[in-house]
Amino acid sequence: MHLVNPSDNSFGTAVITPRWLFVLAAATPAEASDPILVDESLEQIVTESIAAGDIVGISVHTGNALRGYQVGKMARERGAWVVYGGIHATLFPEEALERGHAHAVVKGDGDIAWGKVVRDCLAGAPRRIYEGGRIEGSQFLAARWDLMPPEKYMWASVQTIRGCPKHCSFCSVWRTDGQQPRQRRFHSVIDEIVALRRIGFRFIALADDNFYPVTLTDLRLAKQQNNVAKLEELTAIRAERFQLMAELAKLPRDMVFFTQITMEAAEDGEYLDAMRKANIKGALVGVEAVTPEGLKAVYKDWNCSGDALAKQLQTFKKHGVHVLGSFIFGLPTDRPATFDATVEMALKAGVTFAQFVMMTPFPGTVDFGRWEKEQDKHPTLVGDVPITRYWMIPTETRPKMFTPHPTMSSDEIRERTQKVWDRFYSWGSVWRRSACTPNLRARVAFIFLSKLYRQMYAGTGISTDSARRKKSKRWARWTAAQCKKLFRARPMPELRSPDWPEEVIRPHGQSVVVGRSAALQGNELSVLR
Ligand code: B12
Ligand code: SF4
Repeated sequence: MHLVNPSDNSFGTAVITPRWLFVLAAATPAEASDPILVDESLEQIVTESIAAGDIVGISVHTGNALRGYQVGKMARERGAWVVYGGIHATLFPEEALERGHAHAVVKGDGDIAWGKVVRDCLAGAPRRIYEGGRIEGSQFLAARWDLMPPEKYMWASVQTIRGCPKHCSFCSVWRTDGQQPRQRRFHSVIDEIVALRRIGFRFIALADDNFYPVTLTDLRLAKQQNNVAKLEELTAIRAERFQLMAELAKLPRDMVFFTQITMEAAEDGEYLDAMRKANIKGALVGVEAVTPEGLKAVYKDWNCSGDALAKQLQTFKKHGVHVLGSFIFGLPTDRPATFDATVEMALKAGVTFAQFVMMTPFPGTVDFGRWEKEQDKHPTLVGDVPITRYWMIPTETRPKMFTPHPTMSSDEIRERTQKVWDRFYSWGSVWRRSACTPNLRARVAFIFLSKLYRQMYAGTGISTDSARRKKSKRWARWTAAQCKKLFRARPMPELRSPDWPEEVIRPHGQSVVVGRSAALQGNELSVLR
């Protein structure tokens, strides 16, 4: 059994663990052997490692679908069972079956469905499609971290919540994962983090869609509408968040967590303080645009602009939570002046890191639906591939932008975006920002990480110049190897999870989590002990 995380770009070291690999390993039933995990962002898969009768599980998001399909084709030719999952396969199961040479595709969550697929493959009769659905937070599996090569990753990833109540036009999360937050029980999250700290991980990304699922406005509205059931539900979600943060705060003080959150959390000092105490030292905040028109264009007009925006971002920092501001370029409302205005806002607001991404219509989003409809009337082809299937265009010829802008060419947007990255991550700016670190070692780590981030993203992702891309890749490979050492911590095999009382594990006398086999619980327990 092999689980493959496809990638065209192998750096030998990766920043964050691809969580799905270790979760599916935990979902693998006892009848099958422990899977061989292949993360191609480290090294490419070795063809000869696949034998007839093997089961090969491949995860695809839109960006790596083409590489994933190449791996699937190769595995099928060698006589293996080929199964796809992940967001892209969920949205395009037929494509994975045809172009990816799949025997089977799992739509939605794999925690429970994977066991069934594996048993069917072992019996020689997999179905074409499995509906993994959206499972409850209490059913999310703990990852098999015992199968991870710890020396290869800087950060581990642990998920605490799935889904997001918002509905941004460029995002598919609320459509695929739902608007109802699905929250994992806090004790299960803590057990997993303890397992990671025991093996020497102190940097952990909380791989959540939105760490602030209930706003004060949501609570106020439910109260005003006298909606008792809603109010109880929201209050319970919020209480569980605080419980999680209170327990995180009891973990060794050298732990550093990072998450993703909406800007609204700036309204809630109590929440931000709890985050700081919990050692959640940073969060990706989707700023997206700095003008009201831009925010309206992405259905995010609940975000602030202008001075109010700078103030909101500064509020995070005042409460001890660093911000990785995420900005989008290429919105129809953008003009040449928007680029400078954006980087100036990022600098003025004092965000610690920033990413400037180019507008990409991801499948499953409102933007994609609109674009596909427009393209239906006058289809654009690149080679023989419709542009609305851009992920099928070979990487070398794939355009960097897909949707035309009303006033700027794609090249102009790309070049201006590149300049913004260069300005934000200039040595001078990085040096000034690195002053937020507590000691020299941390300062060095900060500088390396800033430069690595810039190279990995802007150097290899945005640049069209192949010489520059190659140089960036070499640089990123070297920097990643240096960074890795700075993130390593002394293992703490002596660390123990709290002995959770029965009412924490099974509130209201709940029986064991539904749908999990005894074998799975065995796997999970072996990791946690
Ligand atoms: C954490 C996260 C990140 C982190 C960490 C990435 C990492 N190395 O793990 C960071 C911030 C670095 C990141 C970066 C990016 N991300 Co991101 N990320 C996420 C997030 C919030 C959670 C992913 C996660 O770890 N989930 C936990 C695991 C357990 O869940 P899972 O991967 O979905 O797997 C489950 C099922 O899908 C299924 N499954 C998955 N694979 C397989 C395989 C098989 C065989 C089977 C049977 C089942 C199965 O079973 C699993 C268990 O239930 C998702 C949102 C989401 N809800 O998925 C976005 C998401 C995946 N990211 C997205 C995007 C766009 C990006 C970026 C391109 C953003 C950017 N513009 O730079 C980059 C690309 C990075 C890259 N090259 O991979 C999009 C992808 C959209 C798409 N159609 O492809 C998502 C869906 C968010 C969104 N806004 O729509 N991301
Ligand atoms: S972009 Fe963020 S806030 Fe908007 S729907 Fe997606 S996860 Fe939610």
